Amino acid sequence: MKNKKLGGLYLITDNSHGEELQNKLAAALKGGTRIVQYRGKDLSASEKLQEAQMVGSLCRKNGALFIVNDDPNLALDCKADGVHLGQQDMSVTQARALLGPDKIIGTSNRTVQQALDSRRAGADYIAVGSIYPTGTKHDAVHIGLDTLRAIRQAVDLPLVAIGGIDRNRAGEVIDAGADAIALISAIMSDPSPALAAREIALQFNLRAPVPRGRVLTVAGSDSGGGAGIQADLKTVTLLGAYGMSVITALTAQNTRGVHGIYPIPPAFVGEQLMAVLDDLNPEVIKTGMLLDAAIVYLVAQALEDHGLLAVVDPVMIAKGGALLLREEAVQSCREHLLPRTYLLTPNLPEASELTGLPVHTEADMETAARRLQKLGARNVLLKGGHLKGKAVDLLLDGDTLHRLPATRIDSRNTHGTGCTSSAAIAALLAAGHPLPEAVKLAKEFITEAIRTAPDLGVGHGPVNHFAAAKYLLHKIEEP
Ligand code: TZP
Repeated sequence: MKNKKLGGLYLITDNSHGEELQNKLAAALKGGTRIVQYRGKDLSASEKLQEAQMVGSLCRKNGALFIVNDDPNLALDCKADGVHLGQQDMSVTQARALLGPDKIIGTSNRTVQQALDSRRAGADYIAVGSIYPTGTKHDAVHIGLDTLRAIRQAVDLPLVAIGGIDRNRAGEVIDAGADAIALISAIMSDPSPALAAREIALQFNLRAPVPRGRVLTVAGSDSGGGAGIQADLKTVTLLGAYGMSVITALTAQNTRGVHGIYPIPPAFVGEQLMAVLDDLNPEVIKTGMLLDAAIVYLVAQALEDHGLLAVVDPVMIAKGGALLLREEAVQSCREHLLPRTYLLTPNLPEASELTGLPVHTEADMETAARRLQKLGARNVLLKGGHLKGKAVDLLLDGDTLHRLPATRIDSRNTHGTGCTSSAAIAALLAAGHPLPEAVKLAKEFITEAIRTAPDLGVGHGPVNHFAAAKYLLHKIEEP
């Protein structure tokens, strides 16, 4: 364990205990937590040992490192991978003598000098913080990113940044040199620790070599190549993530419309899902045409079991009128899929169908987006392409509403725009962009894809995935 490079999401337990702690940790581990530090506040020694053993066994099951806070003896007793020492705890030298060479020892540091001293004493990692002000630890002094950068320059050990870090700050902390990010409240106080963990864990992909992030699309095949599985895989690949697919139906389709649908039996959709999930570890799922209530249920179950970030495009009806989601499947979406959705991307008619509300104006959009959040979607991107007059998209990002005015391009080449834009969001999330940035970049991507469409076929033509990806990647890499 000690030789494994220490990095990624480092979760520290809060004041919860027993089943509550177990549930939160199990969810956060599914969401990509790589290291857990157990604190066991306010417990007797025997209760603490018992709980530490439970935490250790969860970590082992999920391939995560298990670190005990403050207490090297407890670390030995519960067979932890290591111990974390505060400035007031046992010295690194004493802890090393007790634990031997193989256990991991980390220390808390506020200054370059402390970090250098810890390194000299034989620490294996250096925790640095509090980076920002935090309500979690009242005596914490916040030292800012500059101190983190200075410590990065001074020591070559893994750096764990801690204190007041959340989804919106994780990127700058990683850029300042953190190998791992330690969090308490951002994960432990979130109603969905799996999604909270996943959206931060993904940000470590941003500086990884390509392919950055793994995206699974669950959708129908479009023989015309402009929408569905084909559009998703083109988009995901061209934007630099690794793409996988589970096919729910084959369609005979071209720019004139859907000429036939050949559904895949739900049991075989389940087999495809299982094969991919068991081995390739997707991080983000994008769903398109799900067709059948049984398929909706299978996908919802996979999201729950694997803590995946789901971008759900609730496609219901094709431009030519073909039904892509059966009546009873809409109810299954409301009941099973929405409560496990990270980002729902409906257009106006889809939002109206899911909420039962009329959605014709921007004010209606906001009401519908909030209703969809009440139905369980963590975030909602309501696309205003069908609005009369100016097109505006609304992103309800947790409690924050972003108004995103859109450029309307008068074009017949809009086949697959819904699939392509949600696949772009999925790929950008997987590559490590936080939600508002992923949505904004995906909007630029789809606008460019429509603008440069190759003008194929005689009906609604496909968009230009290649030109749009080239444009966007150039922009991201050389802003
Ligand atoms: N040490 C420095 S800051 C801190 C600790 C234990 C608390 C971090 O908690 P949060 O909620 O992630 O800010």
